[in-house]
Amino acid sequence: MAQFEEVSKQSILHPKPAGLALQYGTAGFRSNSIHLDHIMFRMGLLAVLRSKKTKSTIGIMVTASHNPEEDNGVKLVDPMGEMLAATWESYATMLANAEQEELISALNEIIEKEGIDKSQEASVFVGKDTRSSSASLSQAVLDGVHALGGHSKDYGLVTTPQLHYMVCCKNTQGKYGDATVEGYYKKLCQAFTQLVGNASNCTDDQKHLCVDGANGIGALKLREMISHLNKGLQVTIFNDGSKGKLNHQCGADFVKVQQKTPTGIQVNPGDRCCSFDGDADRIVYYFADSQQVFHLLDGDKIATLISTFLKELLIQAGLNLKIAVVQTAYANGSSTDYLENTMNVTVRCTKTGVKHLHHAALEFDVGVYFEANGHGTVLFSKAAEDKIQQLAQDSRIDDERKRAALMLQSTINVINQTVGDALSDMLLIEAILAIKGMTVEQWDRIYTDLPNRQLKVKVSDRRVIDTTDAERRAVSPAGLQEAIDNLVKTYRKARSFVRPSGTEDVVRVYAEADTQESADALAHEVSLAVYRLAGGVGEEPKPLH
Ligand code: 16G
Ligand code: MG
Repeated sequence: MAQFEEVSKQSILHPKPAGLALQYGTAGFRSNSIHLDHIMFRMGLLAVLRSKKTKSTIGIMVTASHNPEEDNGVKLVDPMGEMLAATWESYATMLANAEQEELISALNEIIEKEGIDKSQEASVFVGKDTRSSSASLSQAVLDGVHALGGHSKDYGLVTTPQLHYMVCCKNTQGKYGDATVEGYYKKLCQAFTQLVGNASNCTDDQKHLCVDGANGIGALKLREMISHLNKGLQVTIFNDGSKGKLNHQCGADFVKVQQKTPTGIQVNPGDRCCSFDGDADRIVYYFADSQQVFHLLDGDKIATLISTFLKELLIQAGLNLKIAVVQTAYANGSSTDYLENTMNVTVRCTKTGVKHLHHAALEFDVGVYFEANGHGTVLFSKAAEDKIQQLAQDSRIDDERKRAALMLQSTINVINQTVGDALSDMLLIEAILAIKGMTVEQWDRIYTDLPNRQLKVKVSDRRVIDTTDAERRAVSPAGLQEAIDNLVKTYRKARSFVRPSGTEDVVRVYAEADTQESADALAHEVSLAVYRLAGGVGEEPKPLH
């Protein structure tokens, strides 16, 4: 086949280093950028096949999110803007690891297994983050797409959620919005402006927000978006990439894991601040109180704020829709307790990774999902959207119901339902705070987080750890769960679990307890149990204090 000749010819320009094996993990491929050229080319090929199979446009994003600047990565976006289907993740791994001379047969295998019609047209949207390696790597993706005869549209520098959005817009024939960056800003900002129209007497001070852009794409795109905001929000951007290094001591992951203010940002007591990660699909908020004590408002606090707001609106609108919050094992115990017992909201726990949360959230009329790390969004079922739409147009209802219905409608439009989106989440959070006249301190006081600690343990093969019950219990190696249970019993309000990371070669340990000292001690003791029972390598974990 002529196309395969082109693939063979081009693939020589993107050679695979013999023996190198990488895996399509939780968030696609991630590695040092020097290993990725052949992977990019091949993901271009795979996206063409996926596009032919689904008869839809497929997205490819070149980014390594919060990883250091030297790394890069790639992930595919499915037709409705969601993560690539799991069966295709294994094709991705197979294709990536085929030796040079096996490439064509690997392609043929996928074509046969999936019954792909080779004559079907293919279309692929490509985006990239600001890493210096992203330019040549996204070119390798485009080379792959073209080698297999696919059409491409290169969006250049965009956030990951913007690319997801474009794919969804395209495949819904514009129903979800215009598949342009300009269209994205217009839709979100218009909805935001409508929402904050419901806030009374907002002072300029209350409108002010400090944003840490992680020296990445989020900072650039936020700057573009601000010009559409009509002064509804006043933003000062720090870590905008003009001097600092991407994700270096800044960004959402740094702030969440280190539980401290990023470098490069000036935080005065009471200032409302947030951090994006390197591809702007995560956001966390924080502030320093009058004693200069740092307070973090993570994905759990965001989920609480948003779900409370939505539940109140549903009640005011008189709509009987089922709302739920989806979390992972990392959700702070206080947040789960507050949601279940004070808010009376259904809470679900899934495995770590956006696709698992997204999937669970689809089961409800209104599914709010957030990982504690700040990745999350809200999904509205088609039925829920229709009911809200109808009510908003109903001329017979009273003013309160009408106002609630219109606010729900604007919320649907401000939210990026394809995936967690720092820009979109930020607008929704800012609107909610403005409407409720709530300060960041008041938001923080809704419930008090249990002190917690996350640690990593190096082991020779992290696959020896197998978990169940949404990663909350370890089933192997033998004795590990029992050891954890016994340790947890010795602390108050304690909980701990371990899981193999999907993005790094480590085992992650989480512990929470009534005091920071206890959480730290428990995390250390559990780390030791992992080290001893799961084949720890290097030095034994040391106590934190
Ligand atoms: C990836 C996931 C994120 C998850 C994290 C866990 C996506 C798009 N991102 O960043 O949801 O929380 O991995 O990393 O799925 P870990 O397995 O190394 O703890
Ligand atoms: Mg990210």
